[in-house]
Amino acid sequence: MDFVRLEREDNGVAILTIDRQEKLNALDMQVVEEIGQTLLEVESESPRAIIVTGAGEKSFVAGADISQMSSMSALQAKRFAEIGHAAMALLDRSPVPTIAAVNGYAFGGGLEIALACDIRVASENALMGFPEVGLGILPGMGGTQRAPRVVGPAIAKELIFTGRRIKPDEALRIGLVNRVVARGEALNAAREIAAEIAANGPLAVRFAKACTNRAHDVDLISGLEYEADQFGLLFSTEDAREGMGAFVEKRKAEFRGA
Ligand code: CO8
Repeated sequence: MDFVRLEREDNGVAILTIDRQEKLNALDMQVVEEIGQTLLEVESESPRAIIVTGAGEKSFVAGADISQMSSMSALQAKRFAEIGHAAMALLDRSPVPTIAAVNGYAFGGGLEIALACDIRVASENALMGFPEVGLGILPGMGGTQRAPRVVGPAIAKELIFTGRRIKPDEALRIGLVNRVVARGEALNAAREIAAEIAANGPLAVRFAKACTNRAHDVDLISGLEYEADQFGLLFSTEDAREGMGAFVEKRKAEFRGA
């Protein structure tokens, strides 16, 4: 991999870093393909959580590579979007929680990566937005679908139609990010959240993610039926016996993910 690094922490948390700093980590076709390949690789290792970040302190991801896109045909652009969608689906549909550590600029495709994650942490120097319509294109890596689901349709439409860049305090207020931390601290804050997650029953966390993902995809009755099924299924796991047994015995649970 030329532009994507994967590190594994001792607690089972994987950190994927997009590293193309001379272009502020902009996404060309190769970078998007490497993100997809790396996510496939890490998921086969059953991590406890995945953090996505950008290299350096200036930029998370400054969007898709405008120079490369400027010479794409309509079919090439569609293919680019499809490869991007496939990579984002690996984040969105990952069985384990995903956290974006937004350490700087998150524009266009960069914001779309963050939106495909379950949780977003931003540093004070982060700037976020969808500049696409100012380029005569639109957010093509899931932004038109995921932004309304995260911040609601009216705010998402304002962001997408104006292309306005927003600062972390506004991002926090509209629910685009979960928390804002000091410059240089986004990755550490994401690590802290991931460590809290990693201390819990891994199967319970996976099942809980599968349930909450359905909140937007299915009607309430189907979602509640699915929740009841998953709730019941967890009672067949060692982790549930261990977790509830540890509470009753007043000791710390030791989960094995079984
Ligand atoms: N694409 C290509 N190159 C970029 C990009 C980009 N998105 N962003 C920055 N760069 C390059 C610059 O061209 C420059 O390169 P060079 O040194 O060779 O001239 C280098 O990175 C450093 O950038 P700047 O000198 O401009 O740094 P500044 O700190 O002055 O400005 C900004 C930083 C504000 C981020 C500025 O670079 C900028 O506005 N960048 C473009 C942001 C943008 O419009 N992003 C959206 C792109 S469209 C998109 O993401 C569509 C996604 C949907 C399709 C995805 C399908 C997979």
